Amino acid sequence: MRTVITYGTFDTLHYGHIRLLRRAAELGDRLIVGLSTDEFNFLKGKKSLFTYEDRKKDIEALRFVDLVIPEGNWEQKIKDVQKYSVDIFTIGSDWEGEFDFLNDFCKVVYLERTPSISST
Ligand code: C2G
Repeated sequence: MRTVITYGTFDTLHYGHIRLLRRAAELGDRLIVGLSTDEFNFLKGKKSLFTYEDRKKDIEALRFVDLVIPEGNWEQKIKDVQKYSVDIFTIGSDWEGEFDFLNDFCKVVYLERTPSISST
């Protein structure tokens, strides 16, 4: 069982997010999504239109998402990787290099970001 994890706000879910999540799911057998809480969004300087609960429902509706967990801070990724025996961490290429420290714990894959759309 190869477990993949990714993180994000996924506000006003759009095809850029869905394409990222679909490709993330294709990297393994189980996809976990660390969904930024409203409080963490504030820390990220992001205002999301939809609440954590609403964004969680949208993400959980995607057939290829197996589990949604809250992302409340920048520091939880290593613990999450260990807790869920994650094999692959993946995220969009706009984060290229930012999470290379996770290479000590799992494979790190940056997926091409979809151009010309963003929630803002
Ligand atoms: N994304 C994408 N194409 C877009 C927009 C977003 O591929 N047009 C990807 C991003 O690269 C990210 C994911 O979709 O992998 C979620 O994007 P955001 O909701 O903007 O997440 P972000 O604020 O980047 O949060 O700890 C990591 C952070 O929580 C990431």
